Amino acid sequence: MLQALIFDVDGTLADTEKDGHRVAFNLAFKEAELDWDWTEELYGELLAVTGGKERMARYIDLYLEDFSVPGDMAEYIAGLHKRKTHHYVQLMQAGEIPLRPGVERLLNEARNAGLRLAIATTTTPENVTWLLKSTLGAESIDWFEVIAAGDIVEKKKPAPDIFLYALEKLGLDAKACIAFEDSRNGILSSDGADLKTIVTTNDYTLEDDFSQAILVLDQMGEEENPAKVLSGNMSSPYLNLDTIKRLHTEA
Ligand code: XBP
Ligand code: MG
Repeated sequence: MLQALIFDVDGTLADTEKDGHRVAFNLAFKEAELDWDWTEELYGELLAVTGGKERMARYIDLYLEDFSVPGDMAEYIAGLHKRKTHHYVQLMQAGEIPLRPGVERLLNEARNAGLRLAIATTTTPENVTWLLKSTLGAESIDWFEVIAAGDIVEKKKPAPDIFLYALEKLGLDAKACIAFEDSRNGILSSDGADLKTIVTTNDYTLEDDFSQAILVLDQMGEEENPAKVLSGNMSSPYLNLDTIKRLHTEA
């Protein structure tokens, strides 16, 4: 029987990458007097690497052969990332990024039905709590029994570790859960943990390979803003719990 839903955050609960994380990275670069400019297009490429610190390290490797710092590079990147998180949290506090269509409705439906909720994300824990606070209110943090995030595991997505960690904390077998993802790295991670996965795509992930997904939609959707089915079957105009339960049983 279906017992829990495990959600990715960035790109799934909210479209945070282009107008949130990317903007915060650029603010941190400017503040550090670096002339790095992560355009929307470049950021799309850099999303191949999950984790903000790892993404900056890859950028330096790929594009800044001669870049050096007086001390340790990993420490420098960690310092820059702290400032990035500061700017990101400020964007969240300003309420700049809404939840994606249908997310709040589905969370409420699941809670009313007594399903357990968890989060498995690569981003920094405080980014998650501020997104939840600014969109659903502070009490929503407690809706999630487990918030598995950031450096809590050594290997970030596409490794399955963060989903395995969430399952262990829930004390559930993967078979009792459904995961929600938006990206190739995300579904590699959830599928690697043996979780059946529903995907909602976004502009950065539309072309990704989601062949492992049990359903691929352009969004969860609402009655007045229906979801487009990209692969799989859904008879309702938007993703609801009946569909999720049916897919869970069939898959
Ligand atoms: C999200 C990430 C994160 C964010 C940035 O991936 O890869 O690195 O882009 O957040 P997913 P941090 O949605 O698959 O969890 O800078 O805090 O890492
Ligand atoms: Mg994601």
